[in-house]
Amino acid sequence: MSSFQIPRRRLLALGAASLGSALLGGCDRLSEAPDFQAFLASAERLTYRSQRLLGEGRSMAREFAAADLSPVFKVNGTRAPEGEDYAALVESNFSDWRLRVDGLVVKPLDLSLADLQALPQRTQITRHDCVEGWSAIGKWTGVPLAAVLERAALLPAARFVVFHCADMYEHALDGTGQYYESIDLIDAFHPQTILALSLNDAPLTVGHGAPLRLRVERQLGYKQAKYVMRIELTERLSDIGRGKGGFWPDRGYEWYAGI
Ligand SMILES: Nc1nc2c(c(=O)[nH]1)N[C@H]1C(S)=C(S)[C@@H](COP(=O)(O)O)O[C@H]1N2
Ligand SMILES: [Mo]
Repeated sequence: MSSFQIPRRRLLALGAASLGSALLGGCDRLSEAPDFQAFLASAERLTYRSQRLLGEGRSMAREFAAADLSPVFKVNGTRAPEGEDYAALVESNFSDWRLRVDGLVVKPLDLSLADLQALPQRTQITRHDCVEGWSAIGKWTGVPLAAVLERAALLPAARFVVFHCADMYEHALDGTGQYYESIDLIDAFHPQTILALSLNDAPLTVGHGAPLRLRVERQLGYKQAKYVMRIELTERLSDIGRGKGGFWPDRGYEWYAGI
C-alpha cells in the first residue's frame, strides 16, 4: 500500500477537504463499495439501514450526569492480554507504546501517549451495553478519532477503519482469535467516537484496555475495542480476520451493533 501513486490532483483535494466534505465523500464512497451493497441488501441490517439511510447518521448517543456514574464498571472479555510484548509495555508504563495509523492514508502515523494527550480531548458520560446483559455508565476522556484521521489524511479509497488489538481472546483456541473491530466512516467521524485514554478520570487500567480503547457510543459493548495497537484504513473488510469486520462479527454477531 505504501507504493500507492497518489495523483497530485487528489493530494491537493485531500489537503483542502474540510471535515464535512471528507465525511460526505466518505458516504458516497461507502455506497459504491461492492461488499457494502451486498451488506445493505441483507434484511437483518435494519438498525444500520435506518440510522444510515433515514438521516439519523449524526444523532448523538445519550449522555449522562456525574451523579449517574455506575459505582463499578465491570471488566469483560480479555482482562489482560497475554504475552511478553504487552507485559513489557505495562512494565514501562507504556512509554514505548505507539499507536500505528496506516493503510489507506496519505501520512502513516506512530503516536505516543504524549502525542495523543497533546491532541484535542473530549469527555463523555455514556452507557455501555454488553450483549451478555449488563450495562454500566462511565466517564470516558480521549481524542476524537476524527482528529487522528485528519492528521493521517484518508486516501480516496478508504471506507472502513479497522482497530487491531493486542489480545488473543481466550476462548478462540484455533489461533484466529486476535481481537479486532471495524467501523464505517460515518461512525469514524462522529463526534462521540473517541480513542479513550481514561475512564472515570483515571488512566485506563489493564482490565479496561490500557493504554487506549475505542468508544463508539451508538453501538454495543463488543465494538468498544480495548488494547488498540493499530488503526488501519481499508477499502473492504473481507481480507481481515475471517472477513466479517470483527472478532465477534466473525463469530456470528452483527457487524453494525446499533443500540
Ligand atoms: N481487545 C478487546 N476488546 C474488547 C473485548 C475483548 O475481549 N478484547 N471485549 C469486548 C466486550 S464484549 C465488552 S462488553 C467490552 C468490555 O469492556 P470493559 O472490560 O472495559 O468493561 O470490551 C469489548 N472490547
Ligand atoms: Mo460485551
